[in-house]
Amino acid sequence: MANEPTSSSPSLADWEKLAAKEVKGKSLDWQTPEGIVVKPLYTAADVTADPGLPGFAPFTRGVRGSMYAGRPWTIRQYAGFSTAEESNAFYRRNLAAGQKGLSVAFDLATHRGYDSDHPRVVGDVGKAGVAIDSVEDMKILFDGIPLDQMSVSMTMNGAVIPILAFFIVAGEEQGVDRKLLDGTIQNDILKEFMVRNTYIYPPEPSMRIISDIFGYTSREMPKFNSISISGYHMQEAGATQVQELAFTIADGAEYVRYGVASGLDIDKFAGRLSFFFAIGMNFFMEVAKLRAARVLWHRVMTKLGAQDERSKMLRTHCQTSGVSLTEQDPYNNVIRTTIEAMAAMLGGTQSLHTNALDEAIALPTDFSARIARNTQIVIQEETGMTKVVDPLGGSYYIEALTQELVDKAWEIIERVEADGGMAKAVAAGWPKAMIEEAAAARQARVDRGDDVIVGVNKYRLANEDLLETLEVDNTKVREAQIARIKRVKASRDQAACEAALEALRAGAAAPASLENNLLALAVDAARARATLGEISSAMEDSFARYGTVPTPVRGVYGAPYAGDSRWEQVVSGVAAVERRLGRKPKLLVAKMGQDGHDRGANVIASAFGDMGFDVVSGPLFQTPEETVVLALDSGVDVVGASSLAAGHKTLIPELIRGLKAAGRTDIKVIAGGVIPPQDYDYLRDAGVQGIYGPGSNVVECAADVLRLLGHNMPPAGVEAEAAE
Ligand code: MLC
Ligand code: 5AD
Repeated sequence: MANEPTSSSPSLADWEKLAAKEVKGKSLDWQTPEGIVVKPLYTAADVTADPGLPGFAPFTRGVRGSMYAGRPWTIRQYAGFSTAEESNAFYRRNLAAGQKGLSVAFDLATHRGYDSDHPRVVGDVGKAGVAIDSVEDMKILFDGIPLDQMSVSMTMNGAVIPILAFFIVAGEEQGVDRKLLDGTIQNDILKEFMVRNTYIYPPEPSMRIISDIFGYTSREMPKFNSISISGYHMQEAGATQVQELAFTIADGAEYVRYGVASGLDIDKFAGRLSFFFAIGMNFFMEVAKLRAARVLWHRVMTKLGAQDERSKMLRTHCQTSGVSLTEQDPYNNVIRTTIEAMAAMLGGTQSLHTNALDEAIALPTDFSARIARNTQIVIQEETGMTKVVDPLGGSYYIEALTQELVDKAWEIIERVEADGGMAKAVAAGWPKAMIEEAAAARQARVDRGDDVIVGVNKYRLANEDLLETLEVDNTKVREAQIARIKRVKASRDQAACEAALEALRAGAAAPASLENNLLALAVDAARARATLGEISSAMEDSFARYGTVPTPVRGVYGAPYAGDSRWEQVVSGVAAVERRLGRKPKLLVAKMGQDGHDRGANVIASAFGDMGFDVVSGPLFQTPEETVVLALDSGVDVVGASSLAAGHKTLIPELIRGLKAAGRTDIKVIAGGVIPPQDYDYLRDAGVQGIYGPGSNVVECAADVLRLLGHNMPPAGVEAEAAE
């Protein structure tokens, strides 16, 4: 054969010489954020492990023998907004257009266990997902969608007990035996404490809730996936792929230990554990990550004593990366999402969500949802890519990367295990700190242009066209929800409802047991028309509500800027303001409403701290009134409100009114996060003095703040005049 090596075939040394000559000796190695050195060439010599065959342990090449050749992955688009009626109609349109599975996004009030009439959630109802207050809403959500035929994922972690109870009762009232309910509940609280922040209770009772759900579903709902152990949000918060991989697998191990400690047989529940990963722009790394995840899970479950191979098989959902998408030149997002979707399928995912092109601005419209969905349909139905199982298997690079990721993640997993498991590590805080450091480092690379983002820090458009985006009128949704809560409360058997809630309250106060299974007790309460807020607060009476104060990392953002002239200008600007005020200029980074997305807030706090500002990191979940008090008490000059869950038009004007009422119009208010440009004028009219969308350069944002504080800050690229 023509390509067989012969004694005269070139050697690796010959290739090295050739390449070095071509690039004049420049190193072609690429140091990834994971600390992996990627070489420009891989050969058979780099492959150390045989990946085996698909469908067989350790499932490197996929969990099924036939994979997509037998059945393609499930096209499962995550969605939800406004009321149950509107979301139901949206689901039905999407299913008619080729979507295969459902995935429910709840609003933040629901996530955090508050009914829509609660005063803390005025800005949140129906905004980032659908509002669900009782089983009546859940029934409307699935109206005309048979729950014994459609698999439904529900992203719920904090208020997981009432939501799963509503789902079970909605099925029951559709005439569906719970044995036939097919779907997944996210139910992954450890990553909430680390990065996603929609927890309600402290860690210990939260872990009991998870074991209770494992117990109930393994006995009663054999087709239902009891958890979706999620790395997605870690990558979104800035984690490297190795961190995402390691902490997710370590979380899984921890849940299994808790399940076993609660008296369950490992092989009775482990087969229904599922996973969820983010797929970002480092294409080959992402393919290798899914393969490495399967190898690691098999290894961990073997160590934990599972016997059944199905218990050791990592099945996963994937979502393309939201944080990789941009507000600027948003059609580029279609390209990014296509590349990420291909990485997910080449990595062997079971189910996939592809993000919409308006991701960085608002929730998807019918138009943007159609393009996102069709990205998957085109890959499945036009390209032939599903015909071959694991087509990248055997690629020298992919196999070497898979092994490298396994090894690197294993080091972190061993550190977690040496610390006593993930619950302890999360309590100690080091995984979160590690992720925040990676996030700050990434932001600095982007702001400095070391990592290219097309349309943001390179090839930026002079003028951006406005995209038409979805707007939810939260006042209208809230009023409709409040009316339905009133109707439900007026028509229920009050005594029966109170008795069911009392039983749940007592069950939460007692140690975990079969009789005190919280989900079973909540199903009774849901049937009796108790609301989500009532069910949550019955448990809160014993468990209490949990909260933390952020502690931003220091020094990571600033480090790569050493010697940078613009950085020096800003730092000396801060010093000049400090001399003038007799103290450092002070910034409050505020998070209002139930929006727990804190990557941006943490990055801003870290970066401004590194530039010399005195930074107060406000706690999560504040009302505007509480933020006013904190701003006054801590004597800040500027409040930066970070909003990623669409509450900005309600919460930020309220904050400004509060400052005004306190006679402090001198305190400047700026806003950052996911804010549609259509809302900029509204916010400016309300008194907001600077708005920073995704893709804003943090150093330039600080330069603006200095100007707001009266410092004569030159534009970027211009030498500073004499200092003030
Ligand atoms: C699959 N099957 C096959 C096959 N492939 N049978 C024969 N040959 C093949 N080649 C069978 C499976 O065994 C299974 O049956 C059935 O088909 C369904 O396939 P699946 O592969 O299990 O897919 P699915 O039902 O879609 O389940 C995927 C999952 C699940 C296990 C990953 O947990 C899931 O759907 N997760 C979705 C999670 C999600 O959407 N999360 C959104 C998060 S958004 P059987 O009988 O074996 O089950 C978020 C954002 C935020 O979090 O922060 O808000
Ligand atoms: N509808 C559709 N997609 C959503 N996402 C979050 N909420 C919704 C929703 N209500 C997606 C976005 C986000 C990721 C966490 O999930 O892509 O980045």
